[in-house]
Order: sequence, then C-alpha cells, then structure tokens
Amino acid sequence: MSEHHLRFRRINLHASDTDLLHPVRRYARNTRGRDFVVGDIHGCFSMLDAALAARGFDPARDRLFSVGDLIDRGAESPAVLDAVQRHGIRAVRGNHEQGILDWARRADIDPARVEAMRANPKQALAEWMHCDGHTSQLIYNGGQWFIELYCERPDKARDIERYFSALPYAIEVETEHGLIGIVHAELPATHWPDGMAVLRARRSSRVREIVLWDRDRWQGGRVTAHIGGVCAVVVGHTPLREVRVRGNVINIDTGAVFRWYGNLTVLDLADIPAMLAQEED
Ligand SMILES: [Mn+2]
Repeated sequence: MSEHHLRFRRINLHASDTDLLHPVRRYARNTRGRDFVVGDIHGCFSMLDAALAARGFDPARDRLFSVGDLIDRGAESPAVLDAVQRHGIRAVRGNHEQGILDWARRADIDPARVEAMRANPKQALAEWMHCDGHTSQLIYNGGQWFIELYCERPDKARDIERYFSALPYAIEVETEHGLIGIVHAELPATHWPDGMAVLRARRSSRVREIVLWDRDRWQGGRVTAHIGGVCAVVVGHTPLREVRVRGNVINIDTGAVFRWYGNLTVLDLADIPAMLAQEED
C-alpha cells in the first residue's frame, strides 16, 4: 500500500472543519502505470470492483481518480473507506460528500435522538425528519445510511466525516498530454489556473457552490466554452446516457446508481486526446 492509501487515517482535522488545508491537489505524472478517472459511484462499489477488474487495474502501479459523489443512494455507501483504501481512490469532493459534512455540522443531533434511533429507528427517523430540515434534506439526497451509521457506529461515521472534510475541490494530474483537471460539476472560470487561484483564496464562496453543483454546460445552457490553461477537465454530477464532451470538458457521470439508465464509466486519461478530437458542436 502506498502512502496515499493510508493518508486518510492520518488526517487530524476536527470532524466539522471543512476549511481545507489543500482545496487543490496536484499529482505528478505517473511513470509506472496508467491513470484512470471514475464517474459518480454513489455507493455502487461492487460495480467499481468489476469495472476495475475488467481493466486489469493494479493499485501498485495504476492510479484511480474520482469526480466525487462516492456515496449516497447506492447500497454500499457505508463501505466507502474500504473501497477508497482497496483501490487507492483519489477523489475530489462532490455535493454529496459536502451534504454529509453540512448535516453533521448543522443538523439538530441531540443525544436523545441518537438513543431513540437505537431503540426504534423507523419511528425516530420519521420524527427527526419532521422537526429538522437538514435531516430531511439528507434523506431526500440518499444519505439515510450516514444517519444510521452515525447512531450505530459513531466512530466509523466520524472517520468517514474526517475523510470527506479533507477532500479537495479540484485535482490536477500531470500527463504526457498536459495537465488534466478534475472537479465535481463545473469550473467557474474560463482559465484553469484562474479557477484554482480562486478556489485557494476564498472560503465559502459562490465559486465553491458552482464547483459542486452547476449543471449549465449539460442542461439548458449548452455551454461549449473551452477552458484554457489545461488539456481537459473531467467532471461528473449531471447523469447522461453516455460520456459527452463540450468544449474541452468531459462528463463521465453515466448514472451508475440508476441501473435502468446507465453504468459506471472508468476513463483512461490516455484516451482523452482522441475524445477531444471528436468534440461535439
Ligand atoms: Mn453530484
């Protein structure tokens, strides 16, 4: 196991601290193996295991990046840290990881509620949702698993929270074709280095909200703007039937958790130049 695999165990942030030391993380070129990036997993870690096995993924040489939204909705969310460690996932923060951090920081988590959850989870959860908007919001977004874990295994929930609180908003990967950027939803800048400077400089700004939530490029707006200063930007967040390219932005969220709809995309970064050459209008 490389140092990265164990890094989340050494993180020593307060569980509610989302003010990151490193909002942007950069990785040097991988001279030993391949680099992959996976779309929104949403707790479907068995699908990830199968997709990586099909690629002959070797965590000793290959690297796996993620566009975020590792969790929620899918059945295997509580095993998120196991999957991160098993495959050495290097993820950016998605709106679902942020949603769990926001719940843990803002929700009305009374010890009496936790006790009630242990005694009669169904009834306690219904009452909790009724009185607390943050809790109903999290459940609506598929995060009930975390509330249950928080009540049953608070130590495990806190480890997950700590891991999420250390996730960067953006990852930069050096490749033989140039720099590849990864954010969850969208870059609020037309020049990658400008976007990174803003992410580093500002705390809870509108910029971070766009990075985690914006869908304009893929819905309605049909934004085709090219982002300068970077070979390509890989995003997820807006599920599509197939991988799509607009400008030099590639959306790899093919809706893994919606099995009737799509599947899990694992993209080899070496295939990106050929994809950009076939860019849509
Ligand atoms: Mn998302």
